[in-house]
Amino acid sequence: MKAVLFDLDGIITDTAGYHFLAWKAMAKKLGIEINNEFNEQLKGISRIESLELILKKGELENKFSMAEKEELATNKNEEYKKMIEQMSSVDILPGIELVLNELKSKNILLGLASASQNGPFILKKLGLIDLFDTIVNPAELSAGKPAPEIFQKAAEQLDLPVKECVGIEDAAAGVESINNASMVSIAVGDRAVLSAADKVVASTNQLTADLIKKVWIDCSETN
Ligand code: B16
Ligand code: MG
Repeated sequence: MKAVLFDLDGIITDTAGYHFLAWKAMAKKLGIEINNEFNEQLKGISRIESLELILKKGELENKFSMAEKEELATNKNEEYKKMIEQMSSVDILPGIELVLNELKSKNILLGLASASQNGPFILKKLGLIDLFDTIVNPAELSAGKPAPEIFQKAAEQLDLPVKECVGIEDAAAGVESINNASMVSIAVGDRAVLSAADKVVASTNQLTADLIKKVWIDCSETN
C-alpha cells in the first residue's frame, strides 16, 4: 500500500449540514421543501447534480435554462461559502488528524478525492492542506462518483497503480466509485447502506494506519 485517498465531506469533516442549510434556503425560494432524509441523496454527488435532484423533487426540472441552473448553483455556493468560512481544526472528524499523521510518518502518500470544488479551501481552514500530496480537481472530471475517474485520477497524479491505493468514503456513490476503479475500499457509516465496501467501520476514529494496511493486505491476498 503506497497511498490512501480520502473523500472529504463525511470523512475528514462534516459539511453535510451546511450543504443542507444552503440548499434548503435556495429550494424554499423556489417553493420546494427538502428534509434531512432527502439530503442523504445529495451526499457525494456534484453541486449541479444536487440541484437537478432538488428541481426534480419540485417538478421544476424543465423550467430553467442551463445558464439559470448555473446561477442557482452559484448562489447556493455563495451562501455555503459564508457558512464554511467559520470552520477550523475543531471541525475535523474524530481520529482523522491522527490517522493522516500516522500514514504520513509511514511514508504513505495522501490524496483527496472529493466531489467538492471547495475542497482545498476547507482543507486550509482545517489546517490539513500541507499533509496532502495531491488533490483532484473535480471541475476537470468528465464523470463524477460513482464513475471511477476521480479515484483513478488521484492514483495517476501520484504516479501509482490503483492496486497500491486504498480509497475511503462515506457515501454509497463514493464506494461504488472506488470499487469501479478496482481499488480497495473502506467505508465509514451504516453497514446496510455501504455493504459494497471491502470493509465498513462505524466511525472515523476506527480508521487507523494498521487497520487500513490490514484491509489492503487481506484484499490483495484474495485477489
Ligand atoms: P461543492 P465529497 C461532496 O463532497 C458532498 O458530499 C456533496 O454533498 C456536494 O454536493 C459535493 O461535494 C460538491 O460540493 O458544492 O462544495 O463543490 O463527499 O465528495 O467530499
Ligand atoms: Mg463524502
